[in-house]
Amino acid sequence: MMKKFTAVEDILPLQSALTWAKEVKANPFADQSMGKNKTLLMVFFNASLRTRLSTQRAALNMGMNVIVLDINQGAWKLETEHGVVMDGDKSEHILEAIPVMGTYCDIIGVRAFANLQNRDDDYAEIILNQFIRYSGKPVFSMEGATRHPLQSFADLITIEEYKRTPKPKVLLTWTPHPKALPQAVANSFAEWMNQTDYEFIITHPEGYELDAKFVKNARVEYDIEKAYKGVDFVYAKNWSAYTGENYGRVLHANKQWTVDARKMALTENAFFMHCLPVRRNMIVTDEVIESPASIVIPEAANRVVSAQVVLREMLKTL
Ligand code: AN0
Ligand code: CP
Repeated sequence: MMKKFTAVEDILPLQSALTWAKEVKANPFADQSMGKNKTLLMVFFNASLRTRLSTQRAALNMGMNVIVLDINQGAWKLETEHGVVMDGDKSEHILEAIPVMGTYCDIIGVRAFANLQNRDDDYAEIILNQFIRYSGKPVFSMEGATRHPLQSFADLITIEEYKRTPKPKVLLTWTPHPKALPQAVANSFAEWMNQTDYEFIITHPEGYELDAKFVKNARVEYDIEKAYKGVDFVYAKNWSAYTGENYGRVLHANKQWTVDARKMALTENAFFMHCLPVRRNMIVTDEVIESPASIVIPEAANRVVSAQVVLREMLKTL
């Protein structure tokens, strides 16, 4: 019974999740009647291309109605802290806004990134948890402060489709980026990979260590060449520093870490993956992303599949 979807634990075991993904992909319109007269509300605190379109498409495949709210474009500015005197620029408190939104829909998807100012606040997932607590409706993450489970699920589906050995070697590599990005995609990818029997390796420059709770028993390899050696999948992502005083900071954007043809040549003919949006010639060279090894488009296409599985499981609870 899926009442929330914010982390891998909400959909375990992965074997059944992957079976559902196959069903949905083979027959996307089979459950049109399940969503009839049910409304999905998608709430965005941040920009999106893939999540917005793929989740909407998944809901339409299920026969649902969809409404979308961009908090920063047309909604009242929301106060999220409790106990403040609201004499500033925020017109409404999230503690009224959330239950009101809950009355207009049957399922809610929320995108609320880390603000990278305060690690404890980000890692407490304050906004997602308030939606879970006060909306009265099933809530799923469309990328929270610390995880992006719909992305990780689509990544897993993609690896299962492209793998050439039962237990592939998968590398998560930090890559340079000019602006500070959350750790959510990397954390989440690690969390999902750690639930598989794949060989999972993480590489990044010193100072970009992720929270140990996501790294778990993954092999962390600081030597780039050793990290790439013999892997079947290269999953690139930038993230800002997690540790201590450096939380949320860009320590450097060392282009030695850009995924290029020379590094890809060290692999076992690896496929290249990235969640997108991607900055070319920072994260990955034109050459690699335009090569046949790049599976970023089918990876993005699988976002419809992961979203549809989650919506189907949530519709079953209504
Ligand atoms: C976001 C991030 O890194 O979390 C969203 C990725 C899906 N990326 C950017 O803001 C560029
Ligand atoms: N991968 C992903 O979530 O993309 P968007 O930020 O465009 O939704």
